[in-house]
Amino acid sequence: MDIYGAIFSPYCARVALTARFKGIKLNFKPTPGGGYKSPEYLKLNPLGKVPALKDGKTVIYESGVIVEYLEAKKKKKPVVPKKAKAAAEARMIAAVIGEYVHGAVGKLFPLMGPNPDKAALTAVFADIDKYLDIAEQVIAAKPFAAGAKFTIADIYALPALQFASLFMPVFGVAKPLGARKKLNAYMTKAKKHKVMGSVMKDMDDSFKAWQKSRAG
Ligand SMILES: N[C@@H](CCC(=O)N[C@@H](CS)C(=O)NCC(=O)O)C(=O)O
Repeated sequence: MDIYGAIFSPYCARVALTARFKGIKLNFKPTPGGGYKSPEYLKLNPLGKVPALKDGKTVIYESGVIVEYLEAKKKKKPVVPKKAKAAAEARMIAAVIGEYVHGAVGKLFPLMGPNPDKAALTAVFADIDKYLDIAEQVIAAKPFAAGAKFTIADIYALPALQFASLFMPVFGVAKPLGARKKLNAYMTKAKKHKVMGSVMKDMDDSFKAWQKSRAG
């Protein structure tokens, strides 16, 4: 299967993490036509966003939809717990970190550059802190995000936390997760996990390449 996008994007990393956990081979490809909004790519994903997945003639976009597609396609090694309560608990952690923490971190993008609006930056950092505090409350980190097993919670949490760890230093934040014990323990353990560690490293390399390309 081919995936369009770059793995430093947490949306793309969700898909990569799901595929690697399940043993599905994915090839990362640049968007055709030279950009997310090229006519060639808009034919694949009319939203002009990455990722998009190509499985033979089937094209799927929206990371959450792709994750569910891979889950349905390869039922071995499920990422969604079977029991309703456990599934909901894993999905709540996924939502807090994948949507709210990452949603706040993503608001830093328009503030990149030499003279960012200081008041806007302060507001965004306050939001990030608020959601990281909630993440610290809800993550199990035992050692996985929802407990003893790798689940959909990790698929959303790990890429979002790794992205925050890579991106916030651009704004001078040396320790994005601060002194939050569970979040830090989670990331330390994840780094040693074969699949999670490989995604963290690839996000790191891809982020550095993106920074280099921006520097010209
Ligand atoms: N809801 C989408 C969000 C994907 C997304 O926002 N991707 C970013 C890259 S990190 C993107 O393509 N941004 C370009 C744009 O929004 O124009 C998903 O889950 O796949």
